[in-house]
Amino acid sequence: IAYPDYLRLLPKTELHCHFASTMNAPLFIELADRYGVALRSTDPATLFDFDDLRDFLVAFRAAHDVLRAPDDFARVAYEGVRSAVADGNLRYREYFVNPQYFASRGLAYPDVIDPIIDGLRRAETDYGVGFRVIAAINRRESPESAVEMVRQVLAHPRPEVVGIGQDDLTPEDTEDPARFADAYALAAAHGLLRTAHVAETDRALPSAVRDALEVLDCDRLDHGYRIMDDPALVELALARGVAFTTTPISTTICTGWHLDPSHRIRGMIEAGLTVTVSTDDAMFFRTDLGREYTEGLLEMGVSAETAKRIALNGVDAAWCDDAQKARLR
Ligand code: ES4
Ligand code: ZN
Repeated sequence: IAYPDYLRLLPKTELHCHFASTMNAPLFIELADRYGVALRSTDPATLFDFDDLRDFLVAFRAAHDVLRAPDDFARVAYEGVRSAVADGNLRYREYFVNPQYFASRGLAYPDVIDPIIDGLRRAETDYGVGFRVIAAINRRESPESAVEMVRQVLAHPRPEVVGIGQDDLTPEDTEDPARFADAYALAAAHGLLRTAHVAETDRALPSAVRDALEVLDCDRLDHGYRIMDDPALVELALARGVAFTTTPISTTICTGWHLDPSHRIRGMIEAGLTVTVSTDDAMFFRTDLGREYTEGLLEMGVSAETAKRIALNGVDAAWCDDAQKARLR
């Protein structure tokens, strides 16, 4: 079997994808049309051309604008699983859901989370793809509203929602994980697991990795590429045994870094860090889990053996129970 075919067929987990970005482009255009949400273009060829992370985030917010009725959420959930199975042999997925985007338009937390879980459960029955949900703190909003979001999660407990993470960025495009210390402490006190988007681009400081581990007490980290700019942080992450979710294709657009053997993700693998691979925003970056492995890992010069290790890392680092992990291995 040819190496790209092997990579595409390898059974995979995905631990880092934003729910709205698992939408298929035709559904995005259909819903935008129904609700009168203006898109930068209705031509899929130009709709998803982004200069950088900030440019992408404008469209990312618009994707949340087209999700309004319970059936919108459930359809995105169900159809997104079907596509991911076909495109990359997805077996298990964790989704970031940002309730704050929807709160601003009058949808309460259960209005969002319940239909999403309904759709994902139906997809699990039909396609055998397990899942968990991670409530995402909107980094554009205040630390107080992040605490309020965690309170909502705790007030409407669902066993599928196992942790908190983040999305979006400050208007200044800066990262300061410690801003959300209170929200993370509240989550930890109630048994929610914790991850954080850190050190994703040249605009972020490597020290965000330290803050996420030492101030937010994160169990996992998202992106974190600039850890490679500070060897002391690599030692810290190795000592903590923390896993990283990396997103090769989204990173080429958000950072402008090329996928070659000198890429920081390859460096993270060589340094012995626990690396996993995800799509981040499949619709927007016109990617899928198969492409992340075939193009992303191949172009960084990752061997077949290491690719398989990465797929298994995705099982080890998952936030599901051990019985489910055993089935995934
Ligand atoms: C992202 Cl900061 C952020 N939020 C949502 N999606 C993303 N993809 C890359 N960075
Ligand atoms: Zn992300």
